[in-house]
Amino acid sequence: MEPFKIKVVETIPQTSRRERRQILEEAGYNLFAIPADRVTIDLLTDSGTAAMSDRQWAGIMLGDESYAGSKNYYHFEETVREIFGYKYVIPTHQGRVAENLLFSVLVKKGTAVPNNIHFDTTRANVEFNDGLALDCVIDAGLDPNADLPFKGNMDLKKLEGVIRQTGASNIPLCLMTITNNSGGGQPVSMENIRKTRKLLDQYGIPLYFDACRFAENSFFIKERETDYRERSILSIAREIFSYGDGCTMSAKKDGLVNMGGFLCTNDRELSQSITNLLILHEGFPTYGGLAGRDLEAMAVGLREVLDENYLSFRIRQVQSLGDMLHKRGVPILRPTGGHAIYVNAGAFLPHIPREAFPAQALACAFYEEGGVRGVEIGSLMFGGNDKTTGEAKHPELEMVRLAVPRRVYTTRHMQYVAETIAAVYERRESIQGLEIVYEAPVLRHFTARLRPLEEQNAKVRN
Ligand code: P70
Repeated sequence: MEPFKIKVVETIPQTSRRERRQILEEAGYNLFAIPADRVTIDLLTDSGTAAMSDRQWAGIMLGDESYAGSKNYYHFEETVREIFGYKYVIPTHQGRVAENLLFSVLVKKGTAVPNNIHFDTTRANVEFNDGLALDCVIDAGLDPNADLPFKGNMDLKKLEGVIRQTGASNIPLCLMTITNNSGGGQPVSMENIRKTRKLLDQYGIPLYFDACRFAENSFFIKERETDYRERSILSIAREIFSYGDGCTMSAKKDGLVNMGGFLCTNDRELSQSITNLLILHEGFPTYGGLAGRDLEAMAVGLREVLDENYLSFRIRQVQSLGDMLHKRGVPILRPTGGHAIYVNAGAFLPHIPREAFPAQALACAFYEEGGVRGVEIGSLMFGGNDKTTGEAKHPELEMVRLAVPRRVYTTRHMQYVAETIAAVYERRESIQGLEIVYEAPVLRHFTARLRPLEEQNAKVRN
């Protein structure tokens, strides 16, 4: 059961199917363009959408808004040092700023940054600094049906190949994303982290964690890795970070806050260069783009997320949504990851060709059916035409991600989501593809406008 009681409630918007059809049309079949108060269950992202606790709200009242040396900063710094164990702690307003600062100093033309799989903002920040962002996840991590406990693991052979090819001196750092968001929220094992560290040590390459879902990853280690059954989540997290030289963190995930992030490192010189950039772009080092009260909420959230009752509910809630869908025959990426369900849209709608955006059509169908909003991770987000050949390119998989916000929805809400998706599955053959009517030159998925191919198909049928 939910390990919390509800003190403040927010009304869930209800709409009719007719209204939703009209909303979809007005939004150009792009779920990013739908106002949130027209969404019944919002699974667009687990980022910045958590419900804060009474203790976090109480912390907000303790906000010390002094420009320099706010007492909340010291509380935050002490908390981060205790969990993550790194010497230098630099607050930022969200994760991508931490990435930007770190890579602005370390990455340049001719360098490469390996990762299990880069998340979009990490990839974009590496590439923006003219570096090469390389993915080295194990092959099974790309197979939607491979049922393995640690599908986020780094493939050490691939990593070593990259190091040999690029030359260790051209690899300023190696990243590891825990859990591996772009690969389905899959965890990385402690054994794999340890071995990665050992390999990098042979070449003198620093290891940094992209740590936004570190508590969920720690929970999976406790459950799935034999030597860790009796260990506390805090001690598992501390061990993970002991193998690294630092981390970037979007606290909008496992920090349980609506805005916040930070960067950690053990490297004094690096921390000085980053702090100089921080002052230029974000703010003074004891607030880094955040209010004092935000730092306090983050300090409290980082401790709350380590609570095993919370984590066990969290992981089970996502798992039970996965199980409900699997039982009804809905094709999803298995095993279920930590923060989201990834519906395999290619297998769900085999009659829609990739040019007609099956995952986007499916995300729209979930909304039309029950006001459930997910996010397309497929040809709309990652496809497009190759810059040199002009040929259409598509990502490996067509997926709709249903990310579950933390402490927001109940088990009954998850049942509603499963029923909605199962109803769409029953009528899957009636779903038509889409075509683009407007697209921006970069990151087109946020602002694209589309329309159904229905009319055209009807003409073909006649
Ligand atoms: C998500 C959001 C953010 C993220 C992440 C990892 C592994 C860094 C960041 C950046 C982004 C998103 C995607 C689709 C719709 C809405 C939002 N992930 N590293 O949902 O952190 O956002 O704080 O700059 O997952 O996965 P930040």
